[in-house]
Amino acid sequence: VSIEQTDTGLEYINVASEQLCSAKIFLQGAQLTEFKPTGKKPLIWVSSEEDYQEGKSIRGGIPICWPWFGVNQNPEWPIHGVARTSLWRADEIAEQDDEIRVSLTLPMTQVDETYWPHKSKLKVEFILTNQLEVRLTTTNLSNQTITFTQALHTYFPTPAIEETQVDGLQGSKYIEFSEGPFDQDGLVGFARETDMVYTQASAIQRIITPDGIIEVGRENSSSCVLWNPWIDKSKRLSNFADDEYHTMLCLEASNVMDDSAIVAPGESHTLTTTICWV
Ligand code: TA6
Repeated sequence: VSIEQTDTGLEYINVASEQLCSAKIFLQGAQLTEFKPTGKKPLIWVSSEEDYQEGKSIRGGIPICWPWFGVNQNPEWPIHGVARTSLWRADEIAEQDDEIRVSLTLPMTQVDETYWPHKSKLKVEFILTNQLEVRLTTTNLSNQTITFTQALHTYFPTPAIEETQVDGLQGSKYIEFSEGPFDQDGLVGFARETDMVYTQASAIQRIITPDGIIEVGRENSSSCVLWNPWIDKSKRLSNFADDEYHTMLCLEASNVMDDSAIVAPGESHTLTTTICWV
């Protein structure tokens, strides 16, 4: 494990373990941008047009959306919160034969009090083996209950989105573009812009792609967001080639419904996602 820098000056933790995996985690946003189990295909996607600019969210990997998801009720505020464009501090890098743990903390001094006037601690822990586990913990250091929304906005690769389906959302309900809720029956396929928030879904989804099946576990996650921008939205996205929508999808462990993450004084809340090839 080493600390490297892009030619644009962004620092990242580089993990290269013959036995386990390779991975990259940027200090900006504590954003994992690469994860490849040794001897297997990458499990994480990043745009070919990503240019790693300071203060700009990286298009791909696992953006950490916190302390809100999507557009804030104050539309002037940044989409998906402030954690993903803030500079985190690497706390612990522990290498063992069977796992590598990387922990980062977002110092609250980095978060403008306008956006988050609470005393709290935000920590993310990556547990890397031949699978990837991400634990996002919010600790409430204030004397009042805090509520927020959040997502681990993971970008997954597929050779062909039209031949990709998601299993494990059967029986749940979803809203999309403020419509719904609708019942979800059967597997989910992709044939148009898709931006769905599923609730009451099982804790495990499987992304069935022509390259194999990716299993995604979610813990302490009341919602599962499924997104593919398709043709028109792709043209409006930063750092995203027009035809790249064929090669990716997002499936997000999240708590995005109003105030769905609630933490009492002195308590902590951990949102977890676990990702592996089946
Ligand atoms: O999670 C889906 C979504 O909310 C989409 O609506 C789209 O905005 C996407 O996130 C990406 O947002 P970003 O700000 O990273 O371009």
